[in-house]
Amino acid sequence: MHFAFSFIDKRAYIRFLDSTRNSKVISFQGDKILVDMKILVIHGPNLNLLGMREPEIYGKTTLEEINSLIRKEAKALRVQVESFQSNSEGEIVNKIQDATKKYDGLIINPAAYTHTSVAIRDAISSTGIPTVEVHISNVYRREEFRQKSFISPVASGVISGFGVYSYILGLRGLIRHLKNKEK
Ligand code: CA2
Repeated sequence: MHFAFSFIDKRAYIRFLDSTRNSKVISFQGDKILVDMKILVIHGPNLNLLGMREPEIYGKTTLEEINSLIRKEAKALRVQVESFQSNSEGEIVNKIQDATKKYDGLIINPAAYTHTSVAIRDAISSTGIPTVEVHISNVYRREEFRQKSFISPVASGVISGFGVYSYILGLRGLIRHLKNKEK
């Protein structure tokens, strides 16, 4: 069986147990505890077209390449990661509802649903899954309608404007947040 691991401080462990649902203790090593951590990445509508259209805004990297970069970073950071893309709001809501049973945290690029979806926002807030919202483009440099996010108020953090590196920053931020939670 394959596990991805993360070290956390023993003193933080009791709080960590309360704050994460899916991490398992693998072993104790001196002052450190080895746990596995599982993170879900959700890509919203039209992100399956990345690299094929509008490269001047969203770059030339395909979604498959982004997922591969995320997997590589996750491996280096010793966490498990899975990616999911859907053009359907309902499928994204279902995935978030399911995620609380399987994942410790969520990275989501809700794409156009960022600016419209009360349903995705409610799924995140009602499940309470720690969430980082990411955007490839800097939404605050774009049209006014993109400057309103229904998701940001229920997210732990937001990263916008760093191209595909936004996902890597989001992953790093989420892991740190999960480890430090309720400290
Ligand atoms: O910058 C981002 O990551 C966005 O979430 C991307 C969304 C946009 O609606 C948000 O305002 C900001 C759009 C995703 C559409 O992706 C495409 C990729 C290639 C070609 C066309 C669309």
